[in-house]
Amino acid sequence: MSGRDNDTDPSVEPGQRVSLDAVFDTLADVAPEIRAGLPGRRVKTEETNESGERQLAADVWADDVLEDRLGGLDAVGEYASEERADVLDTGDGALSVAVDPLDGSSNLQSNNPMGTIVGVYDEPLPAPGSALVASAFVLYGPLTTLTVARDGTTTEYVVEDDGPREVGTVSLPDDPTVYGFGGRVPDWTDDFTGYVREVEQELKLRYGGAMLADVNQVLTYGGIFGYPGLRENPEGKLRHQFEAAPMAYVLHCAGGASSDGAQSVLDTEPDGLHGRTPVYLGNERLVDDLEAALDTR
Ligand code: AFP
Repeated sequence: MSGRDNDTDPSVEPGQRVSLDAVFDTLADVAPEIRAGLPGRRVKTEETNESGERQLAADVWADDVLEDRLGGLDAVGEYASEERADVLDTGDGALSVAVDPLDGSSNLQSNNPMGTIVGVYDEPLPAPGSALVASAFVLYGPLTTLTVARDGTTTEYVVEDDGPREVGTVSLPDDPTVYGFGGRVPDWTDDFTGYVREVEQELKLRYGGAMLADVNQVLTYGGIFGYPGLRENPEGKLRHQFEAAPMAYVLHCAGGASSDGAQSVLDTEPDGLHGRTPVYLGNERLVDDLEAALDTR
């Protein structure tokens, strides 16, 4: 599976192209299996992950499946996930994959969308956003879709049991419609609250509690998604390595922008493997306005 200009882009080294094909073909293969395994795994375990969140049986199981399948590829030398403390050495492959096996898994309880995020880095983990060479997410919604960002292009596929079917290239609409921001309003900073008051004059609120599903609404309708730094938690909630940077890569390849409040997430480094960061993803104008609103210099 490849991006629009993948086979002809001279900047993509052929070995890496084959390796990325293997990663995304495997992700497309495994997606129906993960989707089919969700209904029976809504129960909470007694375990918490590295971020202190109670794990669901589905989180642990999806992580094991993805570790086995992606970590088993010759192209992959490191596997890390939100659900395990340390990076796993999986061989000599040049690629490192950082996975959020079930982003938004608390939506399992309410039967709302969730998905899998995969960031592909060409450096050992934890790695900066600049080391991303591709990323993707699978959305378990009314349809199962796979959205792949590589070679400067974001492409959406519908995943069916007999394989993925390309829907087309994803480009952020110029005329934005929706916004969604995480965190409790009283926990927002005054600068961020001021920005939101402006945004809500123009856009319509859409927030569902699964980052990738909310970002997919932004990709579809245009707008901005964010999980801000909070008064008591200036780094916000979302993990740099597993959520913020891979989804920022998707946005950039779709013609959008990302920010941690001051600069593109792709220009920042994680504070350790499980480090968190504020993140804002959307149309460039809205992200620029956000940075201006938070700029207190
Ligand atoms: P879960 O995977 O625990 O459901 O968390 C989802 C998430 O990391 C991200 O996908 C959402 O954008 C964010 O948390 C939602 O957080 P709030 O519940 O604070 O809105």
